[in-house]
Amino acid sequence: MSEHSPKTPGWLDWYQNPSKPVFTPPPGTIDTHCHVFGPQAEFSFAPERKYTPCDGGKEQLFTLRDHLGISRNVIVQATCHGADNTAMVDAVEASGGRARGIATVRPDITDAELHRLHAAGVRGVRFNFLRRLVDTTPKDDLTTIAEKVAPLGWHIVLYFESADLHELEGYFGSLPTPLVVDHMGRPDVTEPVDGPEFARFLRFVERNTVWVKVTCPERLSVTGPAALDGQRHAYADVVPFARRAVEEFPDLVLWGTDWPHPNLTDHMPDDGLLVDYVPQVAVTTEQQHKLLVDNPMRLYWPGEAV
Ligand code: 0GY
Repeated sequence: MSEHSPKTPGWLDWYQNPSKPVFTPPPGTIDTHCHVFGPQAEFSFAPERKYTPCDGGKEQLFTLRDHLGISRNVIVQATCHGADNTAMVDAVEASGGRARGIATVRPDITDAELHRLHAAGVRGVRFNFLRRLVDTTPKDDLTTIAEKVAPLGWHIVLYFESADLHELEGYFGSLPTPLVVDHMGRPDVTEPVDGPEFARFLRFVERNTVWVKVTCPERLSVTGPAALDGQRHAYADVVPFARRAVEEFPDLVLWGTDWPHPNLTDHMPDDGLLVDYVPQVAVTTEQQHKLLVDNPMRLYWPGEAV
């Protein structure tokens, strides 16, 4: 049991009673980007965390999965739990094989611990470069981690701001594992989709065969409209960026909800309407099937039937 910390001021809790999506996700759909927060009474938050969230535990995640018509989850270690993967692993193990995990580890992690995580269902580690979320980690330490996880066939999930890509991409290209990028590399969607910043990102993806999560329009959008009140054409300013990624790299794109949506201060989306965002960015049945089923199956459950 941990001492109870109050939520970060202004914290928006995840959306209660999300709508039923109008878009029916194909059978076998995978949410490749979600988290668990605690619950705090059971799994304490890390002392070095930059925020204290509301609780968002595994039962609530699995209830949402079923409500939205999703089959599987990839649960990404949230920074509020630091490098203590207990809550994430507990959720993955409780899923009955319907979840995989992405961990945060330190460079001194042992092979025995890595094998324990692998047996539990972890398939990658996340390197987070957002200054508001983590204290910086020396690249030497990250390289040590990358070399340790590569033999397990794991990948590295990269979370960075688009403005930092130019100085990080050489390093990213040197990493010995497959790469997955969160939230399309966080483009500035007030810039043109054909502009130099997003072009840099797309060429980085092409050069390194990077997997791209077309996630978090609610985080990237400037002009909305928000996924609330039945809005089925939400986040129109993000749509061209996600659609471009889906069109250029139909076999490398991944989708996810980002539930329970850390650090949103403007609004909290209705997760049902986030599912209805999908057909705006993957417009053909074939694109939708690749984005929601084929691609994440290949990455997270290779060789398994849907
Ligand atoms: C996300 C985005 C954020 C937070 C985290 O682990 C985290 O704390 O990932 C964010 O604040 O942008 O992917 O959930």
